[in-house]
Amino acid sequence: MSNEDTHDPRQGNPGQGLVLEEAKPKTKQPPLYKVVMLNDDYTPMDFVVQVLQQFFYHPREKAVQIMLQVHSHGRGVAGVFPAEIAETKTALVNAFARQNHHPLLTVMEKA
Ligand code: TYC
Repeated sequence: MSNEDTHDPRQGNPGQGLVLEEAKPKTKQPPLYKVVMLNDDYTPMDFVVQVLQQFFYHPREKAVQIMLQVHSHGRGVAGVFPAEIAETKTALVNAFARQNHHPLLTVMEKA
């Protein structure tokens, strides 16, 4: 390999040699999704707190805070995750609510 093959373009390009540009890093952060919890009039507050602790690993105090945010303002963010994890959590929480005969609903939306 001649030194023209490894010519640094930052030093100018005086000859006819191949110019090797530095490759851009090819990794991308995955798109993130919010798992949003919606208010309703029937799901017990304790059940919502339990869901936030068991499915989203929030400590009890934080789970109560999120539950009260949803209760007072209509919606709140349970967590932010890559697409597949957000999809799984949304499906698991909604199924768990249905099994317990509560209307609690979570949806996902782009963060
Ligand atoms: N509004 C419900 C009640 O008064 C409590 C509740 C909170 C329900 C959050 C759903 O996502 C929810 N029992």
